[in-house]
Amino acid sequence: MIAKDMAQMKSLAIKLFEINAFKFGDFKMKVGINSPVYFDLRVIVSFPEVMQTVSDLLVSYIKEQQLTAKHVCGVPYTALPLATLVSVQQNTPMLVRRKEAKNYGTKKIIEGIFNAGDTCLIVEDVVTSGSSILDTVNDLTREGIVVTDAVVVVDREQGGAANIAKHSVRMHSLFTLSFLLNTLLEAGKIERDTVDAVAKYIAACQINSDGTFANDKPQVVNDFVRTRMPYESRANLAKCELAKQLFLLMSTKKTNLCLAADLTKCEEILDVAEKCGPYICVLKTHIDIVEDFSQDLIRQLQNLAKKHNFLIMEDRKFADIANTVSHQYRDGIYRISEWADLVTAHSLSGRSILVGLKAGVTTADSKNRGVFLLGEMSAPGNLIDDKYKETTSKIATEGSFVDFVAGVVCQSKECFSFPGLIQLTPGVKIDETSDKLGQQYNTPEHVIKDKGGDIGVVGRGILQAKCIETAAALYRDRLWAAYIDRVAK
Ligand code: 5BU
Repeated sequence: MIAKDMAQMKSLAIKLFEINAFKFGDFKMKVGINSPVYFDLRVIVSFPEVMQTVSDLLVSYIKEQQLTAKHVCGVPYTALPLATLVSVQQNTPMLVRRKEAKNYGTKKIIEGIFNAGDTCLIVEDVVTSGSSILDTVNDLTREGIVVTDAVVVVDREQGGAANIAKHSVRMHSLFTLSFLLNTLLEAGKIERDTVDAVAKYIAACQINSDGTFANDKPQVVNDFVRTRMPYESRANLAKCELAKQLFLLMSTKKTNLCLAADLTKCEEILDVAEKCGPYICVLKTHIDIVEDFSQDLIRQLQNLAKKHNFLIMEDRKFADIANTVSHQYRDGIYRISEWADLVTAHSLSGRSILVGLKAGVTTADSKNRGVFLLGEMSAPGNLIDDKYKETTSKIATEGSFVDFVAGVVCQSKECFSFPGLIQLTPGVKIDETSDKLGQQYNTPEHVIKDKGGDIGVVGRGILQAKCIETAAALYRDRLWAAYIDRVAK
């Protein structure tokens, strides 16, 4: 690679990480063992400037490696737009391989004009075992087309190159997984631990082209299962500044207790904030139930937050169209975006909710604000279903708002897997299973160890106790001990 391209490659690597085209976590793979790293290059179609850079680099790489062929053909589907760009930029005719032959009309599996004996270069996005490339090669070969080379954006280094070499096809990769990891490490985007954990997995999980493991079933533990990771390691993976900050706050202050200060008088709220401040990581408000609200409450709360080192979350549960949400967040008597480090929001209106919230923060504050999306509720009979949960997790981890979403409010560890997000779980009480209106409670241990909560939200369990400091200390101790136990296993 020439130096100019190398600089471009490094900045592309960082960009791909920032747009979550690859991410670290605990991901289900075809081969059966979960991977700590996952590539999803499908997202790049939403970032035209990234598409442009990838195709420029591919074209320059093809030239440098002298991979001349009469046609180019992308492996369906993710590589199709990339192959199109390469074809147009180089003026090389393209072939399109269908995944299934049509059952009407021409019934062709390879579209485009070609003759038997023509050469064709394969374009692919990500290679694990190489089996997808081989499927495309087989279909082309059946038509008499000659394939000797494949150019790929990312080689996961799990044996793909060797597998396709057995079929006389050479693989040329723009990026290897190691290059990407080292670039991110150099740029301070990830920690050495992350590089080591991925390297351990890759070394143990070499794959044959039929999808079986090269070694006998490898015994690897994925170090990125979020419920097994300590908060300080998860801080390294967080994309949202506020999530990073909160993970580190929990880890140094040794508390994962959020107090729900559901009180209607300023004086009462300030009193519990002063008394419970030393034991909590977050103080959660429902500011619209305060009868004597004034901005003085906010000033005093902020002083207490500084004094006792906790964050303030307004549990506003925004749910409207972007324009309305931006006003609800910024304007009115509460001016929430000026003071709440964190807010909660329904994902009901999709990404619009984040568009609206982003529009409601001043640029100066935008790095210091985060959102918790509602993935599940503790209310009985609520209407959230699996599809809703899955989409909420997607909104939280994909697209241009990953730096704004700090976590998910939910009731189960299955709701999302990305370790850089925080699970906030309400409905915590030591000695009751429900209230008169149907709130469903669980013990601190059940919430942290079984349900995967990172932060337990306690309201009445503390507020109705005889001595709120003692109750706050008890909930802090039990929630924290459950977390320590969880990560020790
Ligand atoms: P409690 O007193 O511990 O029941 O208070 C729980 C708090 O968490 C309260 O402020 C609710 O508004 C909030 N909450 C909840 O209980 N369940 C949910 O699913 C969500 C929020 Br989301």
